[in-house]
Amino acid sequence: MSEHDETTASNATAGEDEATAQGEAYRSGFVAVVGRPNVGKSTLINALLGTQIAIASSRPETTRKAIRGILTTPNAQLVLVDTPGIHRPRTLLGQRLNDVVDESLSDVDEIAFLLPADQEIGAGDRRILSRLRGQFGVERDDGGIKWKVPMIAIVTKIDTLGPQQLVSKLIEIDEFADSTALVPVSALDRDNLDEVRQVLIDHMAEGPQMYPDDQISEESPEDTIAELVRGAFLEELDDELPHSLAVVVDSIEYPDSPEARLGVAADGKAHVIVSIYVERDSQKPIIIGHRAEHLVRVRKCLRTPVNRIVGQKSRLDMQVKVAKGWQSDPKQLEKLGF
Ligand SMILES: Nc1nc2c(ncn2[C@@H]2O[C@H](COP(=O)(O)OP(=O)(O)OP(=O)(O)O)[C@@H](O)[C@H]2O)c(=O)[nH]1
Ligand SMILES: [Mg+2]
Repeated sequence: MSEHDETTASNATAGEDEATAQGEAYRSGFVAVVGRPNVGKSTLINALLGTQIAIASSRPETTRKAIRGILTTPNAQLVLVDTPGIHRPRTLLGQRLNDVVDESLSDVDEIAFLLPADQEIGAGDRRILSRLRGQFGVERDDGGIKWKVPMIAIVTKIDTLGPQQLVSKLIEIDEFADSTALVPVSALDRDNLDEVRQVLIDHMAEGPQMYPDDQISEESPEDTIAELVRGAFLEELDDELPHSLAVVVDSIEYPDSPEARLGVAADGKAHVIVSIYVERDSQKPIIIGHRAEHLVRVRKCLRTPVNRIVGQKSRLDMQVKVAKGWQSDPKQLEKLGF
């Protein structure tokens, strides 16, 4: 691009921004972010929002709830719904996770279908696509597909490929997904995030602002803290155990509450009462750690975020409990919020 072209290009962008700010319609709605486990859904949502609301980790099945992150710009408000990775369920929990995805897709204005650049298109992706087609696609005469809601294919983790490989990958995914639009991104390198944001906004229907400018999540303080605690243990424990964990915030007791007057919270701090459930007795000591080292470290690393969420100095009271085989027990799952 010559120097002259560059000037023209940047002027054009400035002109466009002005037009949008002056009179273009406001856009808003729900975006379901779907894809196989571990493709980078939660990481991308956190990157788009610029703050951590969803937990992300290298383990599949990290996300268990449809966490909603709210992205507000001068012209649009997108509610990004983080979903558990869609997979073939092996436990009742797995089935419930898929149900969460069904629910998120039942009332949605736009779909972001994530496919990772560092893996081949697989059976999982084909299953997800055929489900999206079944629910949102109409066959065109030419054999192609017309989407009833915009379906944006997002190719994640592009930092893992060289330029040449990336081009073939994009062509391959473009042919596979037949989406409304295709956009590559690396959430890790913050590469092309603005484009992702813009493509999602451009395809969103017109609608009013739904949440205040500064609201970034739709979760209750209890649910947000429970997710943070689970995320901290995912970091802290490096084996398969975290999959057996469920975390519930039973209550948040403020210093001026009746319980506090009875002496429960006499230290002036809010007490956040947390239950951590494991599946077997033998897992309890592993969670707690030698001389409670895991509990101590988790409490320490969550002090600041928990204070911020509760709105004052707080203390995490964590108790490790056993809920035998909860992942396959309907009653227990219900109790644990699934
Ligand atoms: N190289 C690279 N790795 C990434 C990128 N985005 C996410 N990851 C990694 O991919 C792994 C999975 O990320 P998550 O965001 O938890 O994936 P997810 O799709 O939400 O996973 P589930 O909730 O289990 O379905 C983590 O180890 C991330 O660090 C990226 O842009 N580049
Ligand atoms: Mg996730």
